Amino acid sequence: MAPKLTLVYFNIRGRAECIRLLLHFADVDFVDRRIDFSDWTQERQYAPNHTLPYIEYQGKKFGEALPIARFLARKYRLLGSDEVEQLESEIIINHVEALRNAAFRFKSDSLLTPQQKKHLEKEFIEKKLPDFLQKMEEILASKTQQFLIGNSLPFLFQFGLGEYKDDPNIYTRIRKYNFEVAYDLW
Ligand SMILES: N[C@@H](CCC(=O)N[C@@H](CS)C(=O)NCC(=O)O)C(=O)O
Repeated sequence: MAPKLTLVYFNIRGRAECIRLLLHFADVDFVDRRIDFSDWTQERQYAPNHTLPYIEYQGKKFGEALPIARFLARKYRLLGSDEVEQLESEIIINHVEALRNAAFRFKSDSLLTPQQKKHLEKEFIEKKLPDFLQKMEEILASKTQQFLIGNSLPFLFQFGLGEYKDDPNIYTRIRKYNFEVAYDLW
């Protein structure tokens, strides 16, 4: 029997949650290996590019969250059923990634002053997040079904916003748009 696919990440949602969701959604039997932060110095050497997440697949390791997500989405037919739907998926992935980068910058860019961080956080909450949600809502409004793309909404959307599930201020606003995800692995 072929070895199971293994997904390796920290024990947080972060960049791996969309991949976990995707694999659960596609009913794939996989190993969800979660590394403790205290073991990272030791584990780092085994990770491609020395970052997480990565997957072990057919005896090889592959890093980079988005290419992994795209690969698995394509493999399990969750990226759209034709070329145009796939293009629409890629567009949503770009929007989600931009949002995600904006969300992380004010938390983790060490070159920013505390004031600049505050400013970017405010801009994120008051402008970027609502703009993103509106964009998604417009796409959704143009569809006849309840998902953005075929049945692939959960992993695409969760990638950007899953982390806010613990933040009632933000998550209440997300829920308002009725983009509830199908799975919660926590
Ligand atoms: N471009 C990579 C970035 C991966 C990345 O920065 N991962 C972080 C966790 S979200 C990491 O491994 N941090 C530990 C470190 O850099 O030592 C991807 O998208 O997968």
